[in-house]
Amino acid sequence: MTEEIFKELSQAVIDGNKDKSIELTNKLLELGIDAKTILDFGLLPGMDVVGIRFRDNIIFVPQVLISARAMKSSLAILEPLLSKADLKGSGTIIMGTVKGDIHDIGKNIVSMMLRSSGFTVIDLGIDTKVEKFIDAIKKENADIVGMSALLTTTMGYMKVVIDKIKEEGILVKTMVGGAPISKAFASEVGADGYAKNATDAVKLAKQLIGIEVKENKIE
Ligand code: B12
Repeated sequence: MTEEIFKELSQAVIDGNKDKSIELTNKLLELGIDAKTILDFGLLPGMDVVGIRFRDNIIFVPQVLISARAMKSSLAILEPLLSKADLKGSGTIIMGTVKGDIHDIGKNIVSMMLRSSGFTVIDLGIDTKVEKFIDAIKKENADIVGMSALLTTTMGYMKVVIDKIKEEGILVKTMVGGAPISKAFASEVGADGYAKNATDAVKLAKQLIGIEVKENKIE
């Protein structure tokens, strides 16, 4: 029965049906399903389909925006629940989508998961310029800075930020992610780490600040 609801939730994201997405998210929570499972098996598979249809020109920007709105409404319900996990101070992370790029769904999921794992996350939002990253890193005395980019035209900006950090001699670890980013690209721009999804991002963040990562634990 829950399997059916997960499918309906994915479909609600695909259809951009915000009310349905909210209703089904609440229904799954009432059935005792945890927030991370709802994210992984309901919302993300829906957004995957949206991504494929957008790529193949079956749907266009307005439909994607409506789907993103549905997904965000459900994420708003799940976020405080994900953050209820047994928290203990782990470190401070600055997160932002780089300059020129307004994609934030993936970054928001990563931020949420990091918070739920005990990190303090300062989210600078979208279209983030190098100065904003540098100011926040200094102000918060951050341990890690995480950058997200979804466009091949904006991913290069990660190097601008990393170069500035090095130039100023700031002691902060850097991690990068987003659909076009790869491990090879991360090394090319001099980042300390890359993760392909939010679960791996949490593992990576822990590794970067020297916390032991337990493989079997659900993050
Ligand atoms: C939703 C979406 C939009 C929405 C964004 C809404 C929003 N609030 O984010 C809207 C409609 C606004 C949009 C606009 C555009 N988009 Co768009 N968009 C997408 C789409 C369909 C899904 C992206 C998404 O949210 N995925 C779901 C999330 C969960 O995945 P994710 O972002 O990859 O994040 C995960 C990982 O990458 C990782 N991660 C992400 N960030 C980070 C950071 C760190 C530090 C770490 C460790 C990990 C990590 O963890 C996340 C969770 O698992 C993609 C298609 C795709 N397959 O990616 C196109 C896509 C990214 N868009 C694309 C394009 C071209 C555009 C536009 C230029 C279209 C246009 N002509 O106007 C504009 C760009 C505007 C701009 N300046 O940024 C192209 C990019 C092509 C390219 N090679 O550069 C794509 C790939 C579609 C395509 N195939 O053509 N888009």
